[in-house]
Amino acid sequence: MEATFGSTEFWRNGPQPGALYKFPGHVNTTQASQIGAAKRTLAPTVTGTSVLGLCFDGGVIIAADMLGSYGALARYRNLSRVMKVNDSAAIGISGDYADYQFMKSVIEQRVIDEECLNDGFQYTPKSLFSWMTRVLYNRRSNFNPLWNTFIVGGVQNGEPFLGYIDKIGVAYNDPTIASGYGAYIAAPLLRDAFEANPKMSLAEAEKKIDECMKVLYYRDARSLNKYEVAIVTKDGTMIKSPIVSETNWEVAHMIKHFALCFGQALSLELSGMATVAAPMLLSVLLIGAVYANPENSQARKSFKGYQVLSVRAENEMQIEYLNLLQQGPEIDFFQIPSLVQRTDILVPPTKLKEIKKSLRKMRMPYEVINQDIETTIERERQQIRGKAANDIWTNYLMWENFELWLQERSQSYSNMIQLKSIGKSREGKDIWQVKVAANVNDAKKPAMYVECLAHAREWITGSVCLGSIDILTTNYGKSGSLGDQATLMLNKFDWYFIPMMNPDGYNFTKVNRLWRKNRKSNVVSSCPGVDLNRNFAADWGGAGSSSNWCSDTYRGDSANSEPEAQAVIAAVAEAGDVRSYLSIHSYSQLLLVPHAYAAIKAPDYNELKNVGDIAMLALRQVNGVNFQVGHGPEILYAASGGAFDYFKLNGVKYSYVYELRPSSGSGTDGFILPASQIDPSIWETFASFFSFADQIPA
Ligand code: 0X9
Ligand code: ZN
Repeated sequence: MEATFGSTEFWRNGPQPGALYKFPGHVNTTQASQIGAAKRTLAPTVTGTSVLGLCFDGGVIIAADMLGSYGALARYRNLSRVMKVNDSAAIGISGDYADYQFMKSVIEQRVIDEECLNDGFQYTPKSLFSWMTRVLYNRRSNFNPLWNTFIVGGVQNGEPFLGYIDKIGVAYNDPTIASGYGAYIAAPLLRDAFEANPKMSLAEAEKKIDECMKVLYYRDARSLNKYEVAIVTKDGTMIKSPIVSETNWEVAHMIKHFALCFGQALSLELSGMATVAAPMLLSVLLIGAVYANPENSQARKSFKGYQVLSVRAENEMQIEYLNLLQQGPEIDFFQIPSLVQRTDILVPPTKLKEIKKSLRKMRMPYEVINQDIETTIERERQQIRGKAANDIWTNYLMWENFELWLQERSQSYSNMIQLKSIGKSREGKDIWQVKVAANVNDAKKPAMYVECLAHAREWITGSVCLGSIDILTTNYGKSGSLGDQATLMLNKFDWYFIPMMNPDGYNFTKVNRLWRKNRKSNVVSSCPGVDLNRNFAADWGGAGSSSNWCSDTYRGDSANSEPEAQAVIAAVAEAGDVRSYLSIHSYSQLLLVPHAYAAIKAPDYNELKNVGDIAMLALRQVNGVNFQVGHGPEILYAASGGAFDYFKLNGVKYSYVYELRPSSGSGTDGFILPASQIDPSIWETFASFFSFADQIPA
């Protein structure tokens, strides 16, 4: 045939046209070299993905999963990509498997040769590394690279060693190394772990490696959750194989949902928010001023058909699922997902079916604790409609009337109250501070701080601040037990209330009853607001806070970035000797003892817990309502950037967060506490303020 067609080849490795296929073993007189075939790895065929390496105290660990991918096909599921070289060295490889097999046989032969010499020397990890860098660079220089990345590790002179060499001979050594896709997503995890704990134990290193292998398995489409590790210590080299990471894909069906709800919600927000007109400042600040009707011409957001589903997460997987769900801005979480508390979730009617179905799939039984939150909001409007606009005991005062009440009260008790604007909000509203003292002209006493309405929707907290100001001013110096309490409280301390820390957000709750954050305009203009209780410089950016503008726990651009936070920080500094900072929130019936930002308890935690227990006993004695006292991350969830943690870190000893009525998941209405509960809430909370005043040394 060659004579017919000349020497021109039609294709390689197959029969010539008209010729028969030649089976393996057939001796062909035409050698590959004769037809110009030089086989080089110019594109890898069967490949392995990332390799991870980590130094620990006294050794190294190298890990690689057991998948051999044939192109995109997960074809071989039992390939070994870590290799024991000798008792002090091991390697792991990424890239072309055939090239690795070639290199492996060369190394094995050299090790055998070494052993035959029997002179007591063997490859050290550094000499192996050095030799391999030459081999790979040399192959690359001959345009015949070995298509691999090698990670060489071992122990030399008692010190762990890890080195990296790629297919063109680029080499370096470092205590943490990741190749392939792992260089992007596992390397930072390994580096963080090593920097935090350079003397980690083998067990800690194995745990970290397992975590990283899991992340790679979830994120890298060419990976398997079955892997091997080579561990080298002074005692020798060991291969552990196979290790199977426990993984769970049950959330996979959420991915579609996530994209869907995020996109839709963004556009919904966009159309809804555009119609909001900022209500105007009141102009008259005189006694007897007419209380405004807060129901201005606002386009109120309707929550028709929105249900509140209460769930209890029982494992990390369910928490992960809830975290994913929380990313959609239309899904409003009333609590951050936690293993220790129920999570109440507000779901719009359009998402109900889908979310209930996925909750069932996640095996999370849900309870519908509110069938239609709009009905609840409407009921609240009925409850307060027609109530006197200055009646803080039966009515929730909207922003204008709230300010008016403060003005009036400060004027009629000018000897006991100093009303001061400690700064302006994002929208330019005053942030008021009410100092209540036995006599404002007296010398300063140690200070007690009470902050309310950092979260706009937690209306009851504003009532508690106003109610306490009312009780203190009207009972100071009077006889009877209430008189005695107010007198003790004011003789011992000056009381500073910040009754409405977030005036912009609070005012916005007229439009959106469930608004939480301030009203900072963000880059995504349809998602304004910063969560003020995530903005403070207390592990800012840490647990329980989000960098997503659309999230209800958006922490802001930087620590203390928000004017509301800055104002409070400056005011507390000015007050001087501050003994206590009580940050009043709702809801869940809790008293939280610092710190919240991590699973770290304040050094004097036990003392604070005891004082808190006694205060909550006093609270319970009023109406029999039970408040649980404890460490935030243990009884609720971890949350960084909180005001109370900030002040605790800055020297305010008795720093607490209240979560007022109702309890979570109790079938009540969460933030929409019936107006009939304003009065009892004020009395019981005040009783606990007295207890704090009584217990805390002046
Ligand atoms: O998340 C918050 O900021 C507070 N709860 S709220 O429902 N009112 O939003 C709790 C802050 C303190 N958190 C912990 N101690 N975990
Ligand atoms: Zn709150």
